Amino acid sequence: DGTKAAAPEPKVQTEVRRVPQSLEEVDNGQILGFGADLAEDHPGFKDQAYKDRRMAIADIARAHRVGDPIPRLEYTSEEVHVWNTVLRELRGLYPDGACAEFQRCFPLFDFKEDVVPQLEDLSQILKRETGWQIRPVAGLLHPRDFLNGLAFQTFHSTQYMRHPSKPMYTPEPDLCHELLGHVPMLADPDFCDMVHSIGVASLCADDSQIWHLTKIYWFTVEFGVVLEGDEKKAFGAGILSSYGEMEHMRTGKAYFVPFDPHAKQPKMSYKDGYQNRYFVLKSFKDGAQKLRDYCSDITPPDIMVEREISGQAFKEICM
Ligand code: TIH
Ligand code: FE2
Repeated sequence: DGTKAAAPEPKVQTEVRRVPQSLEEVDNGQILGFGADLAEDHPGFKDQAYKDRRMAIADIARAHRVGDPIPRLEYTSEEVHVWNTVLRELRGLYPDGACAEFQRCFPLFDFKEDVVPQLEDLSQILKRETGWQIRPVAGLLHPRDFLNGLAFQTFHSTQYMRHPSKPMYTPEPDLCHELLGHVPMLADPDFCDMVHSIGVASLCADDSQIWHLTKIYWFTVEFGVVLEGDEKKAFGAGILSSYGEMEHMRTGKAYFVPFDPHAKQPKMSYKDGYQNRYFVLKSFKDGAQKLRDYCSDITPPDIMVEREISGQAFKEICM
């Protein structure tokens, strides 16, 4: 007969993603990228003993529970040697190349040759200075988890050492990068406020906002430079932890562009060697303020986020 079934209701997909309410709810177990299997172009690719050592250190991070002290590691003489080389080289470059905030905070940690610092001790110092803390992690986290951690004033840190064949630069985070690049800056309150705002904005961000925030983080916290007079000084951890990158940034091989958090950000890369472009903040306070303003603008006021993906209604409950 001529009757037709009513057209089906358009399907509304609902994804409920619980926003972490505490650090315990931020997943630190899902590791991306290099993780356990090193890529072929990683300096440790052919070194089985190095890979085994990393696995053992990764297991310690996986077993760690929020609130417990971070286990102390005994570093091998090879690892101590790498630490010594990196510290010695970088220490010589900081007076000219690092920003004033870094120079002020660096002595708080009393880094010494022959003693690889323990994450737990540094975390205690940070708690006292700015209220931040360190949580150990096995490798590169998913960006959402990593950024969410920042909302809880927590910096996820690796605990293994870079490969001894290439102390001047490593394509991934390692202990030297965390200790020398990130930790001193996290003792500066303005810097911490800026990083915290990125973390808070990430809590209710959708996937494309997470991607944008990751790039903002990358081009500032990892590779940012700041003007002091007419000189460019590093505050990004990827520069501060690599004497290869520091030289590269300082010797005019790259170009510089003003940083704008609203602009479409270029592709990030952490495998292809040094950056060929660095983003510049006019001053640290001004840059930090702009970034904070931007991040609070994109934080949705409501807990319900509705949007359309390829014509399909999509609801996300942010709770
Ligand atoms: N390239 C940095 C170093 O050698 O210390 C480490 C990284 C920074 C950012 C990503 S990996
Ligand atoms: Fe980093």
